[in-house]
Amino acid sequence: MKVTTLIMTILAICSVSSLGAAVNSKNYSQMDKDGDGKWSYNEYVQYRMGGFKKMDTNKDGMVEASEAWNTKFITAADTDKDGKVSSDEAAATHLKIAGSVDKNKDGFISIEELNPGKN
Ligand SMILES: [Ca+2]
Ligand SMILES: [Ca+2]
Ligand SMILES: [Ca+2]
Repeated sequence: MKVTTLIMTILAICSVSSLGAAVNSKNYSQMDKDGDGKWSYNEYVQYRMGGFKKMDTNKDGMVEASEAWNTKFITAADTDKDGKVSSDEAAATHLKIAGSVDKNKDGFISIEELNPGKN
């Protein structure tokens, strides 16, 4: 699977998951830990990892097919192909996505970049 296809797949998954629903200014500022008014890639990854933790219902630190909201998440993020997504695999995948969400490549994810089409 090409990286761009993979990213599109994950973006689609995120947009249907409850945590991936459009980020409003309230949860945007909640996640902006250092309060500089914008998300670093790290803050973006932390936000997405909240969804990972919710999926991991048996709390073993891995999301397997039976736990995933969408099995495409496993396909896309399981880089070592053991059938489960570790938190490291998920974080690495979300970091890649952060690079594509950051449209103007300034190293930060603005709320407009999180909600394309609303500008
Ligand atoms: Ca698990
Ligand atoms: Ca894996
Ligand atoms: Ca940006």
